[in-house]
Amino acid sequence: MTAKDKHSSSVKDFSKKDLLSFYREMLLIRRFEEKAGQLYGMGLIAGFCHLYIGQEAIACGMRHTMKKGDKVITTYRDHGHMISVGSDPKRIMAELLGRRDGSSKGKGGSMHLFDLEKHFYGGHGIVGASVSIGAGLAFADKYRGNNNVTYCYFGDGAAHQGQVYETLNMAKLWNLPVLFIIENNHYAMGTSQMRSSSTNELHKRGQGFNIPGVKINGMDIFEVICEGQKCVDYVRSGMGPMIVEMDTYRYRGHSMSDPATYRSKEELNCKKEKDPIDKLHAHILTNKIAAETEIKKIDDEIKQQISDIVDFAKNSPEPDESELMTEIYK
Ligand SMILES: Cc1ncc(C[n+]2csc(CCOP(=O)(O)OP(=O)(O)O)c2C)c(N)n1
Ligand SMILES: [Mg+2]
Repeated sequence: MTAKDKHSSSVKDFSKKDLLSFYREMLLIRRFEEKAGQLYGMGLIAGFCHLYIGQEAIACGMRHTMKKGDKVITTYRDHGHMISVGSDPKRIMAELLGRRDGSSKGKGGSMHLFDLEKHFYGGHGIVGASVSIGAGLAFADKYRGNNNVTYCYFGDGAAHQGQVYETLNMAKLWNLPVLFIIENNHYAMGTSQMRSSSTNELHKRGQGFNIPGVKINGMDIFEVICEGQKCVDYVRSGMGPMIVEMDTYRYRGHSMSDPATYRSKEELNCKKEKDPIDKLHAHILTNKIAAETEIKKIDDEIKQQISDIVDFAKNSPEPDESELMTEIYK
């Protein structure tokens, strides 16, 4: 599918190759995250670690709406985002393990991933920070006149933050090329959106600033790509910012120390029934796009890839002591 075709794309426009690559991309993130969870349990990863399991269709889908030079910025739930922009997962895993070959030389860890070459600007632990910095990235693009879009991700909890509204005002005032993408997984740490939000329509949060917003099913990669593309086209055309609320769910706790007892098994199971990877798997089989054996081959290849990723990370040495005081603000 060419970039031009994407403007009015629908499910039937995707080729077999497209569908299998969507499957592979989402599965890689799922298995990477499961492995990160295991390594954390074994004590190989220290500090904070927030898994993206359940939300894969968003990062993977939106990547297919990007053009060269577009920027991505997100929160501490960042592994999947960095994988989706094409960064080397081996270096990401090495970073989680605090090793020398990590993307931030093992000094940033899970929450501070960064890849300038891929235009991935982090990885931010301060809730709401990715929003203001994201608008700054978009300002730079507008200034340079390069027609790029900044994909600025944040959570439903961050959507209540004060600096978000200051940013929305300025982003519209200057018609910045930024797409604000709220990954609404319905929880901010252990607090349900129902207990913390005055409305459940976060995509309408830009109304007071004249910023349009739409809600997209973030568990459906087809909808993410097709509807997401329209939003990106709007922003790229010079109309200014837009808000996309991605309706999604995180299967695991907020971070590794959270057993997520604040929600019921029924709720979790009900959400898992809409799993984006299972849904795509079923779509491929039901529509006879590929045989079970072809999908199994991808599963096996990803398994091997994850094993190689872990070997690479484990075999990378810890940073040298001389690195302790370099690349820090003082
Ligand atoms: C300014 C600030 N306040 C509070 C925190 C603590 N904190 C970390 S994550 C989080 C919840 C954010 O939830 P949400 O925006 O929904 O993102 P999710 O974790 O669901 O992806 C909070 C309050 C923080 N890191 N930064
Ligand atoms: Mg949330």
